[in-house]
Amino acid sequence: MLDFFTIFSKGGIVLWCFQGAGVTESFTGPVNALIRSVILQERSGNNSYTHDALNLKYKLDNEFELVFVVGFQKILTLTYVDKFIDDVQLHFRDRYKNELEQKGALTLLNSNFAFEDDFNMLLREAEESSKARGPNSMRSFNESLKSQKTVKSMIETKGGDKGKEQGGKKNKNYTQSCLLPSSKSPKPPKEKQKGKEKRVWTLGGSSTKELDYSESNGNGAHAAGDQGLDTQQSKYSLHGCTRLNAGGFGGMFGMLKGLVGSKSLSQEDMEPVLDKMRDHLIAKNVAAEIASQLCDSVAKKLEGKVMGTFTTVASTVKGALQDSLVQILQPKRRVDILRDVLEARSQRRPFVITFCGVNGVGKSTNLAKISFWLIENGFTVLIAACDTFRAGAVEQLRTHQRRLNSLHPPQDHGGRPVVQLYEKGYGKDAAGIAMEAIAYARNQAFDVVLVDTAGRMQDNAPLMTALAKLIAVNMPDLVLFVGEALVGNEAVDQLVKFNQALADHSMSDKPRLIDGIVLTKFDTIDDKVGAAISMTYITGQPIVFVGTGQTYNDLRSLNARAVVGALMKA
Ligand SMILES: Nc1nc2c(ncn2[C@@H]2O[C@H](COP(=O)(O)OP(=O)(O)O)[C@@H](O)[C@H]2O)c(=O)[nH]1
Ligand SMILES: [Mg+2]
Repeated sequence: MLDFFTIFSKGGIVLWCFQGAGVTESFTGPVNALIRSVILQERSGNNSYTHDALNLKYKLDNEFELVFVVGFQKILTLTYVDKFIDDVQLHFRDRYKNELEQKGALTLLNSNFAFEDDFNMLLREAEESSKARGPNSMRSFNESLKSQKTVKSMIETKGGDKGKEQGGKKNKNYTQSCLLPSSKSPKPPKEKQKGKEKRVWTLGGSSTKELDYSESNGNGAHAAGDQGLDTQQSKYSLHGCTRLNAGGFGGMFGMLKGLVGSKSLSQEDMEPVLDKMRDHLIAKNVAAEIASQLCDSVAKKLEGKVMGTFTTVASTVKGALQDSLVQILQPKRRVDILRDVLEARSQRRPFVITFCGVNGVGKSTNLAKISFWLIENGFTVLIAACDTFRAGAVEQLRTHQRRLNSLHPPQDHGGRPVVQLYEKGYGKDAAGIAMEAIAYARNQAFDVVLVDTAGRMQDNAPLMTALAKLIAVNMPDLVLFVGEALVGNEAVDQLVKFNQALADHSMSDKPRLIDGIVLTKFDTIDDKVGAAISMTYITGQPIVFVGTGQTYNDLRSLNARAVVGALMKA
C-alpha cells in the first residue's frame, strides 16, 4: 500500500529506500519537491505534504540529522503511517547507532544499511494492527501500557531519578518501545539500559563534571558570569530550571543544567522560549498564524538535537529562528527584470508586468517608480491604464507620464517619448484594454508594458474574477502583488485569496499565480518589518521591490539580513 519509504541524511545521502510492489514511478521528484518546498523553506511544522497524487509524510531526526519520508496515494487513508514512521525511526536509530554516531558523510557512504527485513516486519505489524483494530474494544487496565508505565515510573522515582513526569514525557517514543519487553524480562534490554544509563549519567555527571561548576559557583564567579552574559537567556534558562527542580534536581544543579548544553532538546525545554519568540514576532507585525507556524517549524527542527556545551536553550532557539527567517526571505527564484526585458526584446515582444492588490496600497505610485527605474536603464515603457474604476486613476497616471517624460525628454531619446500612456477612460473592460495595450506596444516596439489595475478587496468575488480573467487572457510575464508593509494579520487573508482567485478562474492547468511582491510604505513602519516575512512565507515568492517613499527614487530591493536584524532586535 505504501508507494515508497526512504531514509536519507540531511546532507543528502540516501541511506536506504523501499519501493512498493508494482510502483514504477520514481519517487525522486516528490522527495525533491518535499525538500525544496518544505524542508528547505522552513515549513516543517506540519509533517505532511501533498505532491500530485501522492501524500508524503516525513519525520526529522535532529540528533542524527536524518530524514524519514514515506509516500502513499492520496486517496488512501492510512491511519498507521504516523506511528509507523516513528517505529521505523526508532528501529533504524537503534540498529545503526554506531554508524550514525560517527556522523561524517564517508562513514554513511561506506556503511551498509540492510534494513529490508526489519522494515518489512515493522510494516507487516503496522498493517496488521490497523486491520485488526476494527471497532476498538476497551483494554482492561492490566493490559494497558499505562499500568506498566506507572509501575516503571514508580521504580524510577524510588531510585531518586529524574521524576516520572519528565521521564515519561521526554523520549516518549523510546519509553514506549522499551516498555513491553522490560516488563517481561527481569533483565532490562539494551534500549532500556541506555535510557537508564542516561539518567544515571546525568546524576553521575553532577558528581564529577558538574562538580566543577558547583565549585566555581562556590567561588561565586563562574555561575554569576554565565548569568551576566545575557539576562534574557538566563531568564529562559531559569524557566527550564523550574521544571527540572520539580523533577528532583537541587536548585543550583538544575539551573546549570538549563545553562549548559549536554542533553538533547525536548519540546518542553523549548516551549517557554518559543512562546516568547512567537510574541516577539507578532509584536514586529508578523501575522500571528505565520509566527506560530514558524515557531512550530523551529521546534521540529531542533527537537532531539544535542546542544553544544555552554549554549542555552534560548540562544539555540534564537539562532535557529534567525536562520529560518533568513531562509524565508532569501529568493528561491531568480527575478532579474532587466535581463528578462532584454530577452523579451530580442524576441521582439514587450515584457508585460501586471500590478495587483487591494485599494490604496500604492500600486500606481510604485508602478511610476518602476517606470522611472526602467527608463533609467534605457528601456521604453507603455503604461496601460486598466484601473477603469477609481475616479482620477487615469489622470494620476497621465501626470506621472508627463513628469517622467520631462525628466527624460524625447530629444534625448531620438525624438521618441520614453513613456506613453495607453488609456480608454473609465468603465470599460480592463482585460480588453490590457490586451489592446500589449498589441499596441508590440507594434510600436515598446520594451515593457506596465498594467495598472483597480484596487480590490480580496472578498469581492466579481472583481477578483475580473482580475483573474485579465491575467488569464493576457498572460503577463510577471504578476506582482503590491502590499503595504503596514499590514499585519490581514496579509495572510489578502494573499491567500488573491492566489486562490487566480487559481480558481484560470483556464489552464497551471494557473498563473502571484510571481513576486512589491512591499510599499516601508518608510512608515520603523522596525515592525513583519509583513515582509508574512508575505514571502505565504506565497513562497520574493519581494522584488520595496517602496520607501513618494519620490521616483524611493525604490529599493530587499536586504534580507537587515530585515532579519530588525526582526530579532529586542
Ligand atoms: N510613504 C509612502 N507612501 C506611499 C508609498 N507608496 C505609495 N504611497 C502613497 O500611498 C497612497 C496611495 O497610493 P496609490 O499609488 O494611489 O495607491 P493605489 O490605489 O494602490 O494605486 C499615495 O498617497 C501614495 O503617495 C511608499 O512607498 N511610501
Ligand atoms: Mg491606483
